[in-house]
Amino acid sequence: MKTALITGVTGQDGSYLAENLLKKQNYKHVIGLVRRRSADGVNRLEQIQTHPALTIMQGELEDAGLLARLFSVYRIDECYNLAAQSFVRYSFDNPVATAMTNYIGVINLLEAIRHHSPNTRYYQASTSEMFGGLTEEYLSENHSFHPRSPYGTSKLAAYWHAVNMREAYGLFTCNGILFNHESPRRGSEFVTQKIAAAAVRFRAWKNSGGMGEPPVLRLGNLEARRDWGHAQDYVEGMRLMLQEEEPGDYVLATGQAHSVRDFVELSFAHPEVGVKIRWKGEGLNEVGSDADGRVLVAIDPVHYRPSEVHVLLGDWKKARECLGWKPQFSFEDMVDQMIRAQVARREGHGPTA
Ligand code: NAP
Ligand code: F7E
Repeated sequence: MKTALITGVTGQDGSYLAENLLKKQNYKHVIGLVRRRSADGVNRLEQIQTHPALTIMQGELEDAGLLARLFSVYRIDECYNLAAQSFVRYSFDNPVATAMTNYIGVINLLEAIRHHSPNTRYYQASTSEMFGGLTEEYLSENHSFHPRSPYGTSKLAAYWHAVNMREAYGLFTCNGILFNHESPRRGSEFVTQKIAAAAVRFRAWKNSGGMGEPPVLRLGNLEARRDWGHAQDYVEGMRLMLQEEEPGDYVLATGQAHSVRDFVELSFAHPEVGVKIRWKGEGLNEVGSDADGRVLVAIDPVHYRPSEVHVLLGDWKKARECLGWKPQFSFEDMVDQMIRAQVARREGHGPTA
């Protein structure tokens, strides 16, 4: 019977991982680290908040003393470090805050483990952003890195720190190099959730009689391509990594890339929304309209990034062969789930996150 610590438990992945572990027979205790907020920030934990095996602890990755106490007081078998400043666009404006959580936070955690709990198995939330994605090719664990944002550089530093702690002190550290994964619990600023919300906002406008102008979805780079999977599949992959005999680094991906434009078209074409988007114009002047010529999508350069990751496409062969991991959700299933969840939320009968 194991005890697991999840940092970032209030996030998309943390909440799914906590549910996943609490359903398994062999976890007697799941501790979730939550930073203090002025308002309630645990919406995503609605379904498990009162679970007797879940303990919520307040704290931040920047607080080395607190982390040291945590690992001295509890016997923690597995630590999943999912806490991060995870929004790439924001990292360009706030690189120091990003590095403090994403890199220094990891040093703090691994120092606490090294000194107080060297047998704890550690999962580091690494990312496909470390690759940089300038050309369309399958990216595996052996591909070289070239991050294109302060988020990517902070995560690459943390990746190497986790590798170094493994090599220097024999700690059981694993890097999960995860490609984009989404769900109805995705944060509202990420492009998939932003598009799903906009499609359903348009549906509400249409269903209420379509008076005046429809709401316009303003996006940046429509040509960016991502290997989008489902977060529920990916948290199971994280767990599997820590069950292996030896620590290692693994890519989790689907091996299929879609563009932001594809995501828009599929979301608006969803049966709940029912619009075929027609594109006209180029560059900053491109718009997406409905059959009556009403503009539903426009470009706003504020969403462009100083340096863009053009395409990310993952090769997940190692995870398949070593962990027996396989994504269960298709891209279409995921978009369908996100749209339906937005409809339920708008109509007041779905979870709040
Ligand atoms: P998310 O929804 O943004 O969740 C991030 C979590 O980190 C939240 O619980 C947040 O707390 C917490 N957090 C932020 N700063 C903190 C700090 N200083 N101390 C303690 N907790 C802090 O992210 P996600 O999508 O679940 O991703 C999970 C992890 O995987 C992240 O490390 C992310 O960088 C990485 N990753 C994500 C993807 C993806 O596509 N989702 C792909 C590759 C890697 P609040 O709720 O208070 O904000
Ligand atoms: O952007 C383009 C944008 O912010 C995806 C994080 O979980 O995955 C995520 O990072 C693409 C980019 O995710 C808008 O330029 C166009 O090319 O949804 P995103 P991300 O940057 O890929 C990685 C793997 C992580 O590790 C991160 O933590 O979409 N894009 N127009 C837009 N993006 C946003 N957010 N908003 C737009 O209006």
